[in-house]
Amino acid sequence: MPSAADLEWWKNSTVYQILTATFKDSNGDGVGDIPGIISKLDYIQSLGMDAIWLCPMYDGPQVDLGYDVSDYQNVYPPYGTLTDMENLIKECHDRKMRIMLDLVISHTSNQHPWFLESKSSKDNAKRDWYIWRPAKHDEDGNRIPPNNWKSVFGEESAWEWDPSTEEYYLHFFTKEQPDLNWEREETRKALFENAIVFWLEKGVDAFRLDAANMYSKPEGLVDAPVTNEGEAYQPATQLCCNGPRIHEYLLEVREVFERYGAVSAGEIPFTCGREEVLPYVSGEGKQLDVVFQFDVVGVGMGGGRKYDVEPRDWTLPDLKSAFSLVQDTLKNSDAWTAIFLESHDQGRSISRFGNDKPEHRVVSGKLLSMMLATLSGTLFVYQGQELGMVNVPDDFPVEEMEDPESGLYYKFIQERSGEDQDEMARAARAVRYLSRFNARMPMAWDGNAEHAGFSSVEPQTKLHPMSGEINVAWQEGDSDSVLSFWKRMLQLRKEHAEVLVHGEFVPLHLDHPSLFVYLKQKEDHKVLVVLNFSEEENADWTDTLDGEFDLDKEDSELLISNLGKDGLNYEVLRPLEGRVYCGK
Ligand code: ISL
Repeated sequence: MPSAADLEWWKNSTVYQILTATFKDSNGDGVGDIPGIISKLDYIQSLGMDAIWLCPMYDGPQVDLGYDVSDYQNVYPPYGTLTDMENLIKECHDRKMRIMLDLVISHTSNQHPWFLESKSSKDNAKRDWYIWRPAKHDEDGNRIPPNNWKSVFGEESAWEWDPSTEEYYLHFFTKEQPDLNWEREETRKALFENAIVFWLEKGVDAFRLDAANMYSKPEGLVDAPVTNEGEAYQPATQLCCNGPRIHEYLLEVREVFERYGAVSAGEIPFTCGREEVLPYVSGEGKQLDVVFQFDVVGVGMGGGRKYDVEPRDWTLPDLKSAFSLVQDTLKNSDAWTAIFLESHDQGRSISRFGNDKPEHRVVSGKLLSMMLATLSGTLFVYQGQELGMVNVPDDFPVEEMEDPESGLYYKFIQERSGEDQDEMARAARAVRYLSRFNARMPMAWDGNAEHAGFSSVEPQTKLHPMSGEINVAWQEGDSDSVLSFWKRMLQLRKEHAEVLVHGEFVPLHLDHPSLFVYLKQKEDHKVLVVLNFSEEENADWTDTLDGEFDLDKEDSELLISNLGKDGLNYEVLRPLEGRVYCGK
């Protein structure tokens, strides 16, 4: 009989997210690959990781870094072969690690044979596998798309005209990523067999469901409300996420997963608050084991447009409320959530939420690791996060930041402003701050090796300019490094899993402008976490306790400080200091 902990392995696990393209190149072609991942599994395990999540490694044109799949059952050749994947699954299991793949089934690539067939004629048997609609016409008789939806990336319509069959198809993301028509049962069945069963048969333990809340489109494909006055196309995310049949579809997906005891972690952007989140992940009819909520990573992003911001335009109370909201998902429910600050879709967390000044970078990376490792849910760590990697520097050429999302935004500002210097500079700041490219640069394995040990040749994606300073080899040999600290925090998380992974989160003084203070509690076990986000000392932090934590001043109660115990003054928190105390 497997133990309860084994059955719910994903709860206590920390999952390491890997982007194959930029993780480790084993065959000297400048692109990361599956054998490269295998060669680093021991490293990943040495950090304290229990599982890996692999971003899409399927074959596809890579218009959106693999989130455009043209063959679910084959590997993108530069990454390797099916045999390499079988080896990877085996090598993970040999180490008692689990493996999670990315499941991209809201859309396919426009090069997928299904779409090519669908596009070939109006009466093709697969025409309805995608979402096709006739044109509309404006007052002057000009052809216009079927509705006003804007694509998630860029400013253009979410509809693309196909001149050969004279209809539009829907693509929520780039025009190379047509949305599948989930209304058709035959399509769903084919998807499940092709994309899910095939891999579960190979022994994959879990899937991360890409855009898991977007499969069901609103009835009648009605216009989105006008939020950007005067613009032709309007954001349709609110309409297209959490659509009318989404839970029904996800239940069907779950049925397939259950046949194999596989775990599902679903990405649910634009889904806010308990009422919207809980139906996915709790109760009898729950469909997902874990949800990725976006409240936290959304802090500091523009409301209308993600990049319409100045860097760091957020306050600590904003970040704390977002975390509270996510932690509240677990309160009085059987729901489960993901804890994460980074992914392939986010800028680096130290630059966004910590402090990336040279004198604060390391300590701030440790502070964020303390925060993440003490919150409830499944913890996800993205490649390079364990090194305290930061965003590109201020002089990094924006034109070189390959990301369809930030690239289209920059182009839009360029055109709208007529290349106005101030506007372009503002957009460049925002792109360097939030672009997904920040997370997509090669892993720095060794500062002394050529190409930072990522590859024996010039990498296809430029190395981060700080790879010489921030890399695995240096940090592994340094007990004060961010990497060594992550190891300690993950160890601590394991030792105190009941309270750190499963405990109730009780925030104290949510409105405090520079301290994040909270309790984690489970039965009579209590832990206090105090995080000073400021560059200043704080001498009155104990006032925030409100008698909620019985702290005697003995050193023995202190589990860890990111500045070490030397020079620790109980009363005074040092700049960017974090501490974890264990209660009685
Ligand atoms: O990244 C976002 C905003 O910057 C999200 O809105 C993101 O677009 C959304 O979470 C869906 O993301 C997923 O599907 C996309 C792909 O580009 C992302 O990399 C993936 O994580 C389309 O497949």
